[in-house]
Amino acid sequence: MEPARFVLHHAPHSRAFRALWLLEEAGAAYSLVHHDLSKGTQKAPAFLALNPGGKLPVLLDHGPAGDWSAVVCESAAICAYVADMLPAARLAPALDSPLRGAYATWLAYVPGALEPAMADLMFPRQSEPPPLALGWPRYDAALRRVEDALRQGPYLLGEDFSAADILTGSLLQWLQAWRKLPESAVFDRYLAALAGRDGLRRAQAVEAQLLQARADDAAHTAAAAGGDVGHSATTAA
Ligand SMILES: N[C@@H](CCC(=O)N[C@@H](CS)C(=O)NCC(=O)O)C(=O)O
Repeated sequence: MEPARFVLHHAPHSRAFRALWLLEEAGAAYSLVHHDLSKGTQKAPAFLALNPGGKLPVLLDHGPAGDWSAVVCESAAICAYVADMLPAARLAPALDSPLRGAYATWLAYVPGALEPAMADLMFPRQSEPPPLALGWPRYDAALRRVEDALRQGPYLLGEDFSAADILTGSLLQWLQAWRKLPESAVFDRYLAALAGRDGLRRAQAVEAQLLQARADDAAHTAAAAGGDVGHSATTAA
């Protein structure tokens, strides 16, 4: 069997889910390298050679003919990269579309403003930083901007789903799970629209399978050790 074009370094329940969802939406051929963040496989020298930051996700692209070795780090960059590399998947507005402006804005806004604002909320600082020096607004303002952009819907850019929805939607899904998303019919409608997507369901099924395999492994290890529970083995970098 031919090796898949894309290889995703992934760990369940992490930002790597964005890349997994993206590859499923794109219908791309990919394989996974499994990491276990609790075991620190993302700090192994072989992985640090790909991403010196030691963070997931990382995407390798072997190219259409299998003769490239492109490495893409940062989930937003992976979204932009795959959407541009696989235009037939229509995960980005065409280069000559005016929607390109909003698309580029959201790809940068999520990691550059919404995520830092969310981190401020989850992990408050000892002292208030000067707001003029920060590149992002307070959490409520950051979120309101997303809500306003979604009022027309169903997606950020209107009728067409794009890679920007994967970045934004995956963050909103987390916030909802952590009960940090304010009551909003707009967010409810958006999250319901995302939940109905086959690409998201397939990505969730892949993660569920991985988690089950990991739990089974742990149970076997525990049984073999006479009840001493260990962590499951993973395919580390
Ligand atoms: N800005 C990066 C953040 C990646 C990130 O923080 N990944 C976390 C998992 S959600 C990670 O790999 N943490 C492991 C570590 O820091 O050792 C992106 O969006 O890709």
